Amino acid sequence: MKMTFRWYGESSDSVTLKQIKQIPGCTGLMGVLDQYAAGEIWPKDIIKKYVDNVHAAGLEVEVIESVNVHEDIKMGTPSRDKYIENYITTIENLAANGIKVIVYNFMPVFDWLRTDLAHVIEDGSNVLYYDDNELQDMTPLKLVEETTKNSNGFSLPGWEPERLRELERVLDVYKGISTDKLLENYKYFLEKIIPTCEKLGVRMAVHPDDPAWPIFGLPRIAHKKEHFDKIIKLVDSPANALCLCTGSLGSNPDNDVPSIIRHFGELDRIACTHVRNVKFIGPKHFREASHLSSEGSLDMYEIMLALYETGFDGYIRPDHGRMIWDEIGRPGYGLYDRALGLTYLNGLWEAIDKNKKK
Ligand SMILES: [Mn+2]
Repeated sequence: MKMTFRWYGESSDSVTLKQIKQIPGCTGLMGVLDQYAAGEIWPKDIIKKYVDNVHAAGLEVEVIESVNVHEDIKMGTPSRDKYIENYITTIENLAANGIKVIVYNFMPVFDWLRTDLAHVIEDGSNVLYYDDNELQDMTPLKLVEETTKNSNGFSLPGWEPERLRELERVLDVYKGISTDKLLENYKYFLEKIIPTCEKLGVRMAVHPDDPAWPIFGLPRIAHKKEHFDKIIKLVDSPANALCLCTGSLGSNPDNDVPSIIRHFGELDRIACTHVRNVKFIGPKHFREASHLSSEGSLDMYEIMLALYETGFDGYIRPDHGRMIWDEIGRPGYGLYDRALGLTYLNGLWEAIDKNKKK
């Protein structure tokens, strides 16, 4: 496996490449270029500048995240073909710069979602938090306003202002879209893009719905094992793969994360993984935690063991961390707790590896 760290780019991240380079055992990034709205072409020269900058810092970048799918593609409107063409051009431009995995999602309107971005926990740090009861009292617009207000001045992936301008109209269109229809639109998209990916040696990695259930009555099709069984068959190709996010899937205790890893790992459909812990509080109610097993509800040893035993050789990164030691950064994406998480995951991996080779 290749241990990586998410980085948003010089002007959009509180963490520097130099800091990332100094985390032991971190060899590269899962990169993000967050200046482009869904549907726009990411220009080759801008990607090159980003990649060259990362290489100059002594790090690799073979994974790019948040290449967002335009809402018209998900809704299946006639204008989708233009946006799919743009998406294909972006795939080509990324591949030309050495990118091998593209992380995206097919969630209608909302990307990941929390009701509190700085929930203070017992140790005095703060974490991302979700309570479905609180969501029931909120309109989608109110939630977006609150989220934007509390993000320390950073724009959150999936919450870019331009993406939300048309919120009301889009929410209305989705009232007529069933989960079957959404899957059909998804298949249409994959059928158009996967041949290009196969030709260029790029794997598309779909990120699970986060949290792992429907919200605001919108159709959601990617939050349990059965869903991904369907998705990988929409176009049956190794290029149609998963970004297995333990915290997103793990937000629903019905999802047995190690067994889901074993299932898709044996099929060789996990292109990359986000590994983090969550702590269950009640039904549809959880908060994030440090990566350590004993601090949350997921067994990180079993997660790493499942990856190891299925021969995982893709990219992995720690996911959201707590905000600790008075750091101010993008919610979930500070340096300190993610660096601790990365080191812990590397420790688990080393222990498993040495034990297996004894
Ligand atoms: Mn994730």
